[in-house]
Formats: sequence, C-alpha cells, structure tokens
Amino acid sequence: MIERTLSLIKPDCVSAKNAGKVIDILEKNGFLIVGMKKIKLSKEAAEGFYAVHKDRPFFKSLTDFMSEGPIVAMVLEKENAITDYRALMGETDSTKAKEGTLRAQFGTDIERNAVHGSDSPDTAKFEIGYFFSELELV
Ligand code: IDP
Ligand code: MG
Repeated sequence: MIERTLSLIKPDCVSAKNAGKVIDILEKNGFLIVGMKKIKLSKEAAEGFYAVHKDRPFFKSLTDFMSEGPIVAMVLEKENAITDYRALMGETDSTKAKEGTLRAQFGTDIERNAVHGSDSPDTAKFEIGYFFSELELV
C-alpha cells in the first residue's frame, strides 16, 4: 500500500549541514518528497508535537533540543513508507543504530539522533497535519 509518513531532519543534523545528504539518501531509497519546508519550532510547538511524551523524564530536554534551531519537515510517500523509513532511520539511540542507517551516520546519542519518523498510520496522520495542509502536498 502506498503510504505517507512525516520525516523531520532535527536541529543537530541541520546545523551540521547534513540535511542535503539525508534528502539525497531518501530519494535514492525510493521515497518521493511530497511536502517540504524549513522551519524553526517554538518551545510550545515542540511540546505540542511531542505531547505523547509529556510525562517522560526527557520531555524538557527533548523539547529544548527540538526548538534550538531550524528543522526540515518533509512528507514522504512510498510503498510501506512508515515501516521502511523507520528502518532507514535506525533505532532511537544513535550509538546502537545499525551501520548505514541515518541515525548511525548523522546522530550522536539517544536524544540528538538526527531524524524523526512517524511510527504508525494514526501517528503519521496527526504529524503530517501538524506541519502541512493538504494544499502544500504535491
Ligand atoms: P523515536 O524517535 O525513535 O520514535 P521515541 O521513543 O518516540 O523515539 O522518542 C522521541 C524522541 O525523544 C527520540 O527520537 C529522541 O530524540 C528522544 N528520546 C527518546 N528516548 C530518550 C531518552 O531516554 N533520553 C533522551 N532523549 C530521548
Ligand atoms: Mg516516536
């Protein structure tokens, strides 16, 4: 099934000037970019995006990180986009992510892990709508 997922290139990866490399890898792996924008999240916007994690001990640190500088938000389209993009990202902790994954290549640790990807169809719907209107998707 053709799916859409939300991808974020996080502030650590954008400030390291690795956004272009990530985009190149996405296209080479068959993801179609149907929406893309560079934005800077406010602390409140980062808190809204990560509301599911509001009771976690890392919530403050995570939302500080996600609002420290610009991010690139993209909607990716592909067969099985959600699962395939999660596999391409690698696991949450960059130091444990498999060689060749985006997080192994561009992440630093469990928090500063370079990229985000939706984890289910319901999450993807919420997360895409958080950043994009239907008119912005091509
Ligand atoms: P995911 O991004 O792989 O889906 P989640 O568990 O949904 O991982 O966590 C959201 C984000 O919160 C992670 O990508 C990472 O930036 C951060 N994070 C997750 N677990 C920890 C932790 O134990 N310490 C610090 N930051 C964390
Ligand atoms: Mg998650």
